[in-house]
Amino acid sequence: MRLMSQIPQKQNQPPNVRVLGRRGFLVAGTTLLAAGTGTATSQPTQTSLQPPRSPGAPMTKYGRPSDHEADVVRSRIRSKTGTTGSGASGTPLQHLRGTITPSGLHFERHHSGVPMLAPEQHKLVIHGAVKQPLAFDLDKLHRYPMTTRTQFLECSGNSAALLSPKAQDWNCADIHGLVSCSEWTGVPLAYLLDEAGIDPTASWVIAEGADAGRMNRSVPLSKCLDDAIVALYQNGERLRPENGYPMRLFLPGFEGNMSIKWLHRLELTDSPAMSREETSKYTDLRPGGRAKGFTFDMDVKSIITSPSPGLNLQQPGVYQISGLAWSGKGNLSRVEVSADGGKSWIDATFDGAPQPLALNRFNAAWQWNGKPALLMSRATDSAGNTQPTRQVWIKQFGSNAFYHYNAIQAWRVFGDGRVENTYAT
Ligand SMILES: Nc1nc2c(c(=O)[nH]1)N[C@H]1C(S)=C(S)[C@@H](COP(=O)(O)O)O[C@H]1N2
Ligand SMILES: [Mo]
Repeated sequence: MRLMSQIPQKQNQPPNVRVLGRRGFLVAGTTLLAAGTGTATSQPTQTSLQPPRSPGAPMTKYGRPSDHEADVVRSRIRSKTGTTGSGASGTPLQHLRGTITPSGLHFERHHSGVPMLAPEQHKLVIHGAVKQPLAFDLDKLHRYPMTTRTQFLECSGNSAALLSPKAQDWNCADIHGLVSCSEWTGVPLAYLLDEAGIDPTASWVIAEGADAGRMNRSVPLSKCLDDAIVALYQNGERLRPENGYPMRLFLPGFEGNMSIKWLHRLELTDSPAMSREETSKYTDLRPGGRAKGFTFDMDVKSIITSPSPGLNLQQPGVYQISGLAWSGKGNLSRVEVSADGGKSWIDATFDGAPQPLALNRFNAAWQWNGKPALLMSRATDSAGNTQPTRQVWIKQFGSNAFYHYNAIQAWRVFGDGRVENTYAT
């Protein structure tokens, strides 16, 4: 197989490792299609479609996906034994294109289930080291200016399955589904804190949710005054219950755990709470037994969503390698793709200009010759961080580590077109 580049490939490159760029795809695609080995195998001589002549279904109050898309659902829904609500579910990344996660497919991570909160009774209280404590109901919040941004949310436990000693036979959503991207709309937290009047002693804000466990995290005041929002809308409609209805804290680029859902309390303090979620959990255990706490922004990362397990290749020919890349440390500068397990790389093309703190779609055309291949992607962000190999990551952080895994991942393509999760580098 070949990865096709926008720049002419060196002729001495082995023929089975080339990726085709967009231009290469067009050129090679035309030739190959004509030869009958491209993306289509036969040209229908007449249409077999018979559009119905009778009127179709009526209008609906709230639309939903086609019945034919019934398999596109959240993956690996799992709860802690003995509970219903403490667990997670993943976004079916391999079935989506573009960059927005439909709200009903946003991944979920709940520590004590989804509380059903009545919006008219819900209040956000700001207290502690402030001049005057304030309470905000939804009506009051709607009188403030709001801001809208498309940004990702990733659980820092995402992709941790790749730390298991043996590569699991899992699909893209099972491994990487704890990341999603939405258009979030809400009130900049800075406005609300400013109104409460920040006491000079304050340097942290302890955010607490109204779920049964009252999950809480300490957030640096600087982040709250920078780009934190109290989010009320997700993709244009009110937040879904599972994503924090009626309001959540949203901290762009930070580990998902800190974006407290069902937000009902913000306490300004001079020190962090050292809560369960920032001591026993969501800390990074290092080889020597010491743990690193307060890792805020998520690292640079990329994943190939197609081809991927379950989306097996039907016959040799031209395919699009398509994936998502993001960084919590700024924007992306580059995504490279390899079809030979990292021996050679080629730049993928972004779908439009990369957006900071968002999921970005990348593509590279690839001509598969029917032989085994190893597909990998490697992202670099605007701060100069590049994804390490798995071996380098484990060497650096040790085998006790679990959170914040961002190494390069590989999909193995077999001669019969099957795609499987594997460890390559
Ligand atoms: N109140 C509250 N906030 C919470 C959680 C929770 O269990 N309770 N889970 C956190 C974790 S670990 C993550 S990764 C994100 C997940 O957000 P989502 O369910 O909207 O995807 O919410 C965070 N905020
Ligand atoms: Mo999380």
